[in-house]
Amino acid sequence: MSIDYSEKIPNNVDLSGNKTLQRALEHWQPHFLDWWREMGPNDFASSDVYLRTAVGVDAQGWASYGAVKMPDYRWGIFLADAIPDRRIGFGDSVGEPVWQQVPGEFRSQFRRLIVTQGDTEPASVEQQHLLGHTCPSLYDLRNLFQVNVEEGRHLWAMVYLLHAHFGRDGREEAEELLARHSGDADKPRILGTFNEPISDWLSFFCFTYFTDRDGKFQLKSLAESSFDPLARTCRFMLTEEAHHMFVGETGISRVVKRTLEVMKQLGTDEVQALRGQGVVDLPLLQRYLNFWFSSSLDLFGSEVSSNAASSFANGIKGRPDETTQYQDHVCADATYELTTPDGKGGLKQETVNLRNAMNEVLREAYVRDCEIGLKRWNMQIQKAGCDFRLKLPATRFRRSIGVWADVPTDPEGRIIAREEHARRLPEWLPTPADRAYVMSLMQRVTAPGKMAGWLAPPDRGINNLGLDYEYVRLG
Ligand code: BYC
Ligand code: FE
Ligand code: FE
Repeated sequence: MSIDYSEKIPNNVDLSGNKTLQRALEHWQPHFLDWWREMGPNDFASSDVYLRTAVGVDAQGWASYGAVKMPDYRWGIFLADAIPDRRIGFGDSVGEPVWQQVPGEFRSQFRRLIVTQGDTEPASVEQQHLLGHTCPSLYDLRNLFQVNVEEGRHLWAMVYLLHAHFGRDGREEAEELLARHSGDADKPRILGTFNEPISDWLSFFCFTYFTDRDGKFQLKSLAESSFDPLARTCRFMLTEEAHHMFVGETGISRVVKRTLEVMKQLGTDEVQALRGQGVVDLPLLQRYLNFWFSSSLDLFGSEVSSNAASSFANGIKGRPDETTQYQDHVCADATYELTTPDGKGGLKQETVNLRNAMNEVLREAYVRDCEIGLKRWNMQIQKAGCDFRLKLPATRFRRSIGVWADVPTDPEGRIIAREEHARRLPEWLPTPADRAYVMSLMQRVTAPGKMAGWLAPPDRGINNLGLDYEYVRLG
């Protein structure tokens, strides 16, 4: 079904065919807009932003581009096309037809997952809400806003499911999604990373590289769900997600490129000399990567989880690319080997049921995906004749969730004494001085085609436009 843009809420779910649901969502819509005006990039409400808007859900030509004032963005409800005769792809009921309604016995589990997913979307907009003031270029400013409006749309995606399938409870949850706020002392967002401030663009690039990538893996897992409307929603969200990770990967690559240029000019990698020239030294970048990677690892939950086991058994949440990447979709007797801390400073081996280890299976796939960007950045560094290499810390490092929570390890994953850990943390994580230095670089650049001194220009503009295009007309 094509997208109907004549409606108050653009959609391809035949919203006008269900007046009750339509009225409920139209009632929520002004609450969303109030939230956007208060918590979103509100100081840019009158700027014209060169945004893409979904106009279809096909792989070809699903988006159109044009200047839009953000509060007028057409947030809507878009499901990927249904797959005819789709069957349950994993768990105890594999092979049975998928569900168009939520089975009563799984209602609270689905609600919890959809609320958790939905909570992250507005959270990220809140985290990023002041970044516009320190944009390194109009190109980057536009990308920030593109990410923001799409995270807003991802909230709509989850709110649609809550309203359409969870009755009164669902409507209450939809209101709560606007009532919790990132970093709020009384009503914080649900997951840890989404309460971390994103005060500078280096953090923004790390967040879109690492945390939006958690989004990719969670959405891929939910796209396998037996609850077909959830699967279809997530499939379309993944199309949008690709751009968010592009912003992160190219953002960090441009930081690296600029730093290497200045290292070459100066003929040194000496940190103070580089900071004198206003670029991000590579050890500083490494500490930012350590911070956001370790925080994002927690988003996969505990290594051993009965929630994960029952989600898998019941066909609620699968593994990313479940259908194409795995042979055994039931995993009833399969096991998984886990190395865990023994509580006495050593390690022990544990054999657990594979179903209980699904969070760890996801986390491993995520880590492999994260490695790809590091390889590319290191290639740049190597080509410049520099010996430094960026690397991902061990998955044991600085964890707050799961078996490694609060276990003091170094970035190689060796368990060390608590005292040494505390003493050496400034080598591994951004220090207050690092953060202050990065903040000092955050000077706003808004002349078309111009770029802040700490960041190289991108290889190309947006949608075949030049780099000097005025991607945001500040109003
Ligand atoms: N912080 O059995 P456990 C995105 C909680 S990102 C705080 O270990 P489970 C995006 C957990 O909720 C993708 N709490 O884990 C990116 C549970 O609490 P309750 C977001 C945490 O349940 C950028 C308890 O610990 N999508 O889209 O198997 C920008 C025990 O849990 C954390 C999803 O997350 C944490 N890090 O799995 C914008 C998908 N981790 O319920 C957007 C939906 C765990 O006992 N969510 N806890 O009170 C899920 O699939 C699961 O809820 C989780 C946790 C994977 C998050
Ligand atoms: Fe999202
Ligand atoms: Fe995203």
